[in-house]
Amino acid sequence: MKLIVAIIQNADRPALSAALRRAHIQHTRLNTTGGFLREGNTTVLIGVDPDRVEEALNLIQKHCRERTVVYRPGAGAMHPDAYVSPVHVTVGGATIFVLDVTPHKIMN
Ligand code: 2BA
Repeated sequence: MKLIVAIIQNADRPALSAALRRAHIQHTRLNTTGGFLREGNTTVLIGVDPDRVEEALNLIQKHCRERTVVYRPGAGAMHPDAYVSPVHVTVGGATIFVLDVTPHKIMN
């Protein structure tokens, strides 16, 4: 089995989740935070048979858009009054890792 770990923007979560549900692709959504922007994003865990990886990736590609956000670095601790220019950062469509996994399910 393959595990697709897809980090996406929150704005794309409803459309991607609906598309995965329509395709009967099981998935789990986690609320996560990006280390750079320190803003909320979504990590979607998708466990699929190898022959459905491409289908899942196509759905991610279809529903996750690239966006530009303005990043305002905080004033430095050394110079609290220092003004740091905002920078434009391109985020998404999605950051994806595909892993080989062995699934286990415990049922009592
Ligand atoms: P963030 O870490 O909040 O990063 C948001 C966006 O900021 C990134 O978009 C990238 O365009 C930019 N960025 C990140 N680090 C940077 C740096 N040191 N200097 C300049 N710009 C920087 P994406 O590449 O689309 O990444 C979106 C989110 O995916 C990231 O949010 C992070 O949560 C995750 N991610 C990206 N690459 C990752 C990796 N190698 N491992 C784990 N998570 C990753």
